[in-house]
Amino acid sequence: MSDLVTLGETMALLSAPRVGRLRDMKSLCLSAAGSESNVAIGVCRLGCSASWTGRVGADELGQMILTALRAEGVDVSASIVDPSAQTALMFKERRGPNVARVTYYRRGYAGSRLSPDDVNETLISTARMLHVTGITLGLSETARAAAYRAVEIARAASVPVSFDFNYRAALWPPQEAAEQFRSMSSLAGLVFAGEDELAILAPDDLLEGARRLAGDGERAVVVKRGPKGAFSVIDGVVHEEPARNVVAVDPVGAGDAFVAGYIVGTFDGLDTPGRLAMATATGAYAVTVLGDWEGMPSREDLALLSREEGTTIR
Ligand code: KDG
Repeated sequence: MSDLVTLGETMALLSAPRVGRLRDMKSLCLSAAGSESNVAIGVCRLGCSASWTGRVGADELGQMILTALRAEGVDVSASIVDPSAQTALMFKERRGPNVARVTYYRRGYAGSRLSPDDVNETLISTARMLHVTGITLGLSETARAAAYRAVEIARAASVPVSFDFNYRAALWPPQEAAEQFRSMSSLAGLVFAGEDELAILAPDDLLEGARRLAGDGERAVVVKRGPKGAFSVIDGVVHEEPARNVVAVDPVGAGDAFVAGYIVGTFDGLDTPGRLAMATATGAYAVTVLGDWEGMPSREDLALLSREEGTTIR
């Protein structure tokens, strides 16, 4: 049994070690990357348990991903090694200080072959929360069906569902995504969206868009505003939280760290301001380190955010 259960695609990530064009790099750093597994790692680092289900190829990169997740304490026992497809790739360039550009090689690869039969009913129905993202909805028909199957199981077992829009323009056009975002949100009790993602549904008025999405107290909507902080709409009440002031080196993965912090704040029984504060702190901490999840903080790390600049811990 895990506190959080999530599913999606995790890719092999090849990232440039310095600022510049990918073509000019003589070497790249190998790691794993996937929004849902990033959240699972974040939850584990904060002391809760998490399971990730996905498909990886029967190749070295697939093994690298499973090994990395296991090393972070993520349960991957329900994941599938698919001998008929390769593990997907993601390249990450650093185009400037704190400006990243990613390129995917993922269509038709193992992760997008996730299907409803891969979804583990026992794992989901015994969890404290299920987390899904819009990436899985845009990956393929079968992956989308798997996400809906997982949500169906969770709802039948009264397990709360968390949904993060996570719009990826490389996967699908905004109109198609918008339809799915509305439909999956209607099944979730907790919905996360970045400001730019919420603008897909509500280009003219984000607050009104968040209110509409929240319905009549049916769900909590949490809007990630990056360096501007975050706000939530819960039972018609708006809470705002400013961002923590940090030196950012890599923006990728900040949203996942934010989500992990918010979810753990929920497990901790924090009130809304407490959850938002935890989420903005985890998001802030994550951007101070290179890597999509390597900067996910532990609870001890979070305390470092309030240390004065230039502090040496002895
Ligand atoms: O949220 C960070 C993710 O973007 C990254 O780790 C990989 O899942 C990923 C994606 O689709 O970009």
